[in-house]
Amino acid sequence: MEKKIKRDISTTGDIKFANLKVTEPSSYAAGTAAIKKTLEHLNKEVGLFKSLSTLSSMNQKDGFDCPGCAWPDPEEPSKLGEYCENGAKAIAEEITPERADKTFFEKYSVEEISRWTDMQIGKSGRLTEPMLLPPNSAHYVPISWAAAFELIANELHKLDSPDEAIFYTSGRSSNEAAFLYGLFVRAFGTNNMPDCSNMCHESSGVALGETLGIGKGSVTLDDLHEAELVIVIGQNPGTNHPRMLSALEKCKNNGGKIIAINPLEEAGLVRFRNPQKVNGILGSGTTLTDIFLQVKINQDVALLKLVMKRLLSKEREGEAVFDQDFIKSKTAGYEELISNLDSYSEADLIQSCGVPSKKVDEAVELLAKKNRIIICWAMGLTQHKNGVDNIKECVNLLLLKGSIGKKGAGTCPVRGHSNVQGDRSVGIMHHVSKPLNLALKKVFCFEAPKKEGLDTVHCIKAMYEGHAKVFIALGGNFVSAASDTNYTAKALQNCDLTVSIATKLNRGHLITGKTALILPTLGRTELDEVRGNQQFVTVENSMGKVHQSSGGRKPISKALKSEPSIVAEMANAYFEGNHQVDWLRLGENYELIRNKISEVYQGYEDYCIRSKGSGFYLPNNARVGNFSKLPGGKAQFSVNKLAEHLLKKNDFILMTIRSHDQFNTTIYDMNDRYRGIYGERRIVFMNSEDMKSMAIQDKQVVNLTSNYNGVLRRAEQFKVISYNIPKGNLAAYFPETNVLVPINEFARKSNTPISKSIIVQIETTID
Ligand SMILES: Nc1nc2c(c(=O)[nH]1)N[C@H]1C(S)=C(S)[C@@H](COP(=O)(O)OP(=O)(O)OC[C@H]3O[C@@H](n4cnc5c(=O)[nH]c(N)nc54)[C@H](O)[C@@H]3O)O[C@H]1N2
Ligand SMILES: Nc1nc2c(c(=O)[nH]1)N[C@H]1C(S)=C(S)[C@@H](COP(=O)(O)OP(=O)(O)OC[C@H]3O[C@@H](n4cnc5c(=O)[nH]c(N)nc54)[C@H](O)[C@@H]3O)O[C@H]1N2
Ligand SMILES: [Mo]
Repeated sequence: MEKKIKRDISTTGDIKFANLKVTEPSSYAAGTAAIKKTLEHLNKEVGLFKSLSTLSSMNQKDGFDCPGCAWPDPEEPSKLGEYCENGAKAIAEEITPERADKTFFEKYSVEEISRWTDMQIGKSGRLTEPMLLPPNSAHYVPISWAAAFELIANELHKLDSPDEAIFYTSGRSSNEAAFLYGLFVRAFGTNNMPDCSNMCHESSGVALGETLGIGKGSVTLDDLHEAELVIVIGQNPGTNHPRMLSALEKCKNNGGKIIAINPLEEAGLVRFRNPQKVNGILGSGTTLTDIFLQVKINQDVALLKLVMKRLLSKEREGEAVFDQDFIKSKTAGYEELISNLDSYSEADLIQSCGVPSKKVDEAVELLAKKNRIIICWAMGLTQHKNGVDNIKECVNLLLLKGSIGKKGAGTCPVRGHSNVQGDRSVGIMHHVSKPLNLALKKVFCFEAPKKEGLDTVHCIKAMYEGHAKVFIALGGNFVSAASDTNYTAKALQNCDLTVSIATKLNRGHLITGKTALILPTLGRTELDEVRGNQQFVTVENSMGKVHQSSGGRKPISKALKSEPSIVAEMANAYFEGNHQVDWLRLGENYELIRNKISEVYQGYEDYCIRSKGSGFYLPNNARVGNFSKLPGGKAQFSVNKLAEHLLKKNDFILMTIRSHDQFNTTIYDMNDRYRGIYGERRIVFMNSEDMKSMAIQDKQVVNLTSNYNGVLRRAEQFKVISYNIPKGNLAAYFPETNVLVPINEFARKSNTPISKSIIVQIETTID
């Protein structure tokens, strides 16, 4: 009989402190240091020649789209190269010569790899052939593609109901792969399509959909250049969207002003030294932020109400600060908003948000005079219990100023993954859409399921409770990205089969169901040839522009398949060739997939032709000020409550953020240069007065705990760093701190985990 091997898998890796060095935070972003660091990183990881020749075609019209963030490319990309330090790191990660191949898996057991840090796991290299982890085995072993597809098909056939399967998507997949995947999942019979959006901008989608009739932002890059005032709230563009700094610089050069609202004074928002300009390299660069409002974590609604109250006072005093014509003709709910603002006392709001009253006045003065206003935001607003309210409050401010549907004004939720918005547009969605179901029936002649699917949080619960048994992921690192790491780990381990379609090894490949498969896929930089025919894919950027992406590098291994081919072959194996959709044909010719997308969705007419070159914008009702789909045909003001946190003595609010050297769960290196942290990630930023009152020394090692409804969760061993952060607030990096986020704590309406406002305690005595 086969010997049973119990796998003892670590969800964190062994904790070993390295050499932590702390300096003053940087007072600017980019500059020559960014160029130096980029070159050093590329040289170390890949070699300079290979990396620079690949980078030269990134974000160019005939090249590939950066697999990093979703920031749009300018109409005329820079000849010097249209990429940033972090885009270059994303590429180095993909074009690394290291290979996690069958010899690697022979050498290291799953358990052994799980003891490594996330960075070490990622650095083991590209996945090169399909691998199988059989039940009770210690090692992954090679499997043929055909056998892998057959195994998946068999497990899916075994289920009592299609709703026992879950199909996750991360945001790097192309429109073609995502459309085909969504089509297969619906043809299979479920809407269980959680995606990384559920943990990311879902709150933005819900809030914008309800207030403006479209769950996407309304501005273009030109609008940002032409804005009179840009508010950057809950976002750290210097690290996460570095090319946005060039747009902000342009706005400043055109006379625009910038207000930054953040608990941290992030370097990228202070000053930008554009590495492509003489002044950026030799001079001091451009000061970006004119007014910095250091808000307490999750007190943005209080601050925004205070701002609107003061604007209202001016309006009442006869200064025309609101756009009354716009309010009358285009909006509903103004009176309710005004009486809500009247119900708060200024003193209470000042106390809640923690911003000095004078600073708020400076912002109000600017807002009063400007009409072309854009609000940009990211995870600092979305990942709270009241994430949806945060964004609705931003919309209130824009509507009062008439700053929607005109040039230089509007909403700018800055998306994370490079194609997360596109994946959603072409069908990755757990909600039921009647128009989509009708279109699928017309174009593909099948009935799509009418039952709502599960989002990220709810599919974890379903797996935990044994209601879902097969988990398939198109990209991503679900276990490390999702909340409540240990709970999520158990949920996945409960499954009969977990499958990951991926480019690189990650912890998600170690914390698996009884049987697990890794299906290796091509990356963005690689040449995609199916039966000798070169294919390209399309993606949608953060501003709703769709364009092509085509890689040119020789794939790291001949055994890789493209995402559309993998999805097509998986579908074909499941339907055993008996289905009205010719899956294999679609998987071989993406032009056919694009034709089907344009038959199913509006706005993709002549898709194949229009996506070439710099691409085309999808229709956007908010951009053109058309709110006809909303009640009464009007944009909706909303009444939102203040955030509520019932804090006990010695409770803190923790936000989990990204360092400058990571892309979500992929850790490029151990530094966070702009915040002055080198060599260590297990750190927690704390206000010096809080440290004093708890008698905590700089670099003291502590544990963080969270205790919701009597369940104690613990993240062990973090070094405390004294930092300029509001009292009562803490910051630490994810994924190390995801273990603290309770599975049942998520935003109202959007179900996004509360990764930015976790109530935690500090344990100072460690055995
Ligand atoms: N290099 C790099 N680029 C990336 C990523 C990456 O990991 N690395 N990730 C990509 C993805 S998927 C995403 S979604 C984006 C994320 O981009 P960001 O949202 O910029 O990323 P975070 O590090 O989560 O930073 C959130 C910011 O919000 C602030 N903040 C936290 N809580 C609050 C609050 O309550 N109020 C306010 N006003 N501010 C708050 C934090 O101080 C921090 O500056 O970046 C994308 N781009
Ligand atoms: N505590 C806390 N948790 C968070 C957040 C937070 O701020 N705080 N942020 C949340 C956010 S905004 C997001 S978007 C999620 C991210 O969640 P995910 O998208 O699930 O995670 P990533 O780390 O981006 O996924 C990285 C993996 O994707 C695979 N990959 C990379 N490129 C490709 C490709 O081209 N194709 C395929 N098939 N695979 C590829 C690689 O194997 C890599 O290891 O995390 C969320 N989790
Ligand atoms: Mo994200």
